Amino acid sequence: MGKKVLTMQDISCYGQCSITAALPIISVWGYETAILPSAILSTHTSGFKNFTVHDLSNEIPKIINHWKAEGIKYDAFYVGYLGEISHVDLVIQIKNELLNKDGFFVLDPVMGDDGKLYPAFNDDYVKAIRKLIKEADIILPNLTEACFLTGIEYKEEYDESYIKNVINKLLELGAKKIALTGIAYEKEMTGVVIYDENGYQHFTHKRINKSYHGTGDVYASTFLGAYLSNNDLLKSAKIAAKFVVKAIENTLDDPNHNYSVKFEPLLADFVKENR
Ligand code: PXL
Repeated sequence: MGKKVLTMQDISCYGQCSITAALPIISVWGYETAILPSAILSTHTSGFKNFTVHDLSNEIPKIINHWKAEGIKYDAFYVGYLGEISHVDLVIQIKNELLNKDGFFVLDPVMGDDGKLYPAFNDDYVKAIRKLIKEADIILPNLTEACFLTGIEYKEEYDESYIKNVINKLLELGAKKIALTGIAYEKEMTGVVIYDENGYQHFTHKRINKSYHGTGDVYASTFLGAYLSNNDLLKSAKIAAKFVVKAIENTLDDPNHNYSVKFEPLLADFVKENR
């Protein structure tokens, strides 16, 4: 039977991130993808001014109740950018009530980058998202998010013992499997640190010296598609990293496109070659 994914994150109507990235990417991997929008924004919140936000906290319980009444269940639940503290308890309810017994919950604790929280967030929001770490089967933080979640000071330069400390603190907070993104010990590289039943592993690849919004969502969605296709955590993280690099490379020559990456023309062939 085909697998069903539910992704809960915002709809940034313009900007190739969150749901508008997750829906095409997971679908092209071959999985039915349902969406639960946490909020509707005109654009993402970093890089655009005067964006609009409409929170959907009041609508979500009604949607959950309808799905429960219909007996709808999911094989995977992927949570990204939420927006409000009130969404956290709804996430826990969905995990408990709408996930199949052998289903799994992937949390990308989208909160910030480059050592800073995104504009909509503060310490109370961090505290609320921290509650989700122990609920998730897999977490996909970047280093900024991992530092906010663990209370460890964010550093741009670090060594392996600093990163192992971050991983250990996430495990103390109840994390089970971790893919910590954006990690390398040499400036011209980046990479991912994996923690799962095989212990601690790290792979690196070349770093492209330009950052775009939305790449974390492209990463998480590709990771999920690969993971659902019977790849382990390490392989899925490598496939996701490869796709993000390709998408960035496909965007670099377009000076008018700096708000996210042009992943669409690459998606079908990439999935065919990597599934
Ligand atoms: O790509 C992450 C993301 C998702 N949704 C919204 C955002 C961001 C990052 O800034 O602002 C609304």
